[in-house]
Amino acid sequence: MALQATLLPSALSIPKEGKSNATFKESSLFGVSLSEYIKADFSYSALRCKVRISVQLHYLYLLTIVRAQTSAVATPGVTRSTSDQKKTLRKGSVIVTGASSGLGLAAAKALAETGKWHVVMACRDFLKTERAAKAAGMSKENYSIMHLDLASLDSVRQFVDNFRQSRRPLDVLVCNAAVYQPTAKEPTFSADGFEISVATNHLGHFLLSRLLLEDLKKSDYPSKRLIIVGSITGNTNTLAGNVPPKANLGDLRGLAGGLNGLNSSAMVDGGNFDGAKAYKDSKVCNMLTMQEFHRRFHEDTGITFSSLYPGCIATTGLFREHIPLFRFLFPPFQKFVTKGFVSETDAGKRLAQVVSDPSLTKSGVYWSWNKTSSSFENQLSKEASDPAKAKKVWEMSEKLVGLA
Ligand code: NDP
Ligand code: PMR
Repeated sequence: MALQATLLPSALSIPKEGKSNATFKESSLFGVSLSEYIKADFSYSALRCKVRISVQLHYLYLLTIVRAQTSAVATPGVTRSTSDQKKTLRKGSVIVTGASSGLGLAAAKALAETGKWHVVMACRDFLKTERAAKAAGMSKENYSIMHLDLASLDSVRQFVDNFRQSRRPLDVLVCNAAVYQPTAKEPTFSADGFEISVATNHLGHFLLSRLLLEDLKKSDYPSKRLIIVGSITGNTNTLAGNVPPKANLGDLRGLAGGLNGLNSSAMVDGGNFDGAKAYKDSKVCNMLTMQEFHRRFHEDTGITFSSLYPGCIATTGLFREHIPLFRFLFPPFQKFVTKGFVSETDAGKRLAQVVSDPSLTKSGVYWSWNKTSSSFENQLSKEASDPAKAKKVWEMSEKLVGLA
């Protein structure tokens, strides 16, 4: 009760599925009103777990891998045929952005531990990442660290050059890094003058994945993937997505104007700056981008494009700029009240699944996990699945990052 009273100072009881008769008033900590909650969609039961008919194919794929691994791997980047024409599955090569902490680190660890993946940890703080990898017990031969600051387009281009010089193949790219500034009163800006959350979470990743698409195309790995981490909070068809401020890209006038806060708003929709909304908007851009990639490139390239909501990983550094009381209460709130909590380790395994599980090869999908930790194809909100908006976000982003 004490926890509930502090989190939701004025009488909140969390509704059970399908019931919305709780009373909510304004909360100074969470900034949530009764009306917003009544609008929320509680129907989690609507999220259906679909049986995937491709199971048989995946058994075949697994069989190929098992057979393949009986032959030895020589140099990375080479798939060799033995005299009896069996293919050798080399170590997969995956880039994970923001692998210095939280979800990215946990996924990097999970993949490295299999011994089947070399993880390129693409991070802005080399020393922090090296320490994190060591502390996580990752062995040297399974990872490398390369510098990448997503808040600088020059750094993104430099990273791509450096990666190519390393002559590693690229089989999977995971766009995971993010910043969240819920308490910022004023916007801050990237090296290129874009509001920092959308610059880091969306525009930096947009340029990175556009450039690295060429490298993914060249991969001879059995399943090539481009994964962009999304979130429930960008989806207004969920309760979490209805916690104000809600994601809303509007008519994209701020994005079109360059998000620079001078002659245009720092917000995608052209409105007043709100750090929490900027983050949620950036997640909508992430999910729209994944689908636009799918529409434009899946058929021709065979690359699997996917997004995911890994669960609420309430302990990560994402909340580092939130007030201390929030950071203290958020994990128990998610564990005991919403029951949406997932540990960093488990969330890392989920992301690793999207990277490597032979049963998750369907493209254009936003993956989520149910209470028994089984993956299912989730539904995105109307805005986060709007093809016309996705096309506009794509075209405007191309201009901002210098690709058009
Ligand atoms: P963390 O803060 O632990 O991880 C974020 C990572 O992004 C860090 O490694 C951070 O690096 C890196 N990063 C931030 N800015 C930059 C930059 N400019 N250039 C390169 N790297 C950068 O948060 P999470 O692990 O929680 O977040 C990971 C992903 O998961 C995000 O996409 C987030 O939106 C998503 N997510 C998280 C949820 C949660 O409940 N935590 C729920 C749903 C989705 P550094 O260490 O240098 O700061
Ligand atoms: Mg939320 C099923 C309910 C649920 C889930 C799964 C989340 C996930 N949240 C839920 C409910 C609620 N949240 C409710 C009822 C409230 C009001 C008390 C609430 C509040 C809240 C705040 C203030 N929640 C938050 C915040 C944040 O600052 C986090 C955020 O929005 O970051 C952008 C957050 C989150 N809630 C989640 C998840 C996953 C987050 C982290 C967001 C993300 O990474 O996208």
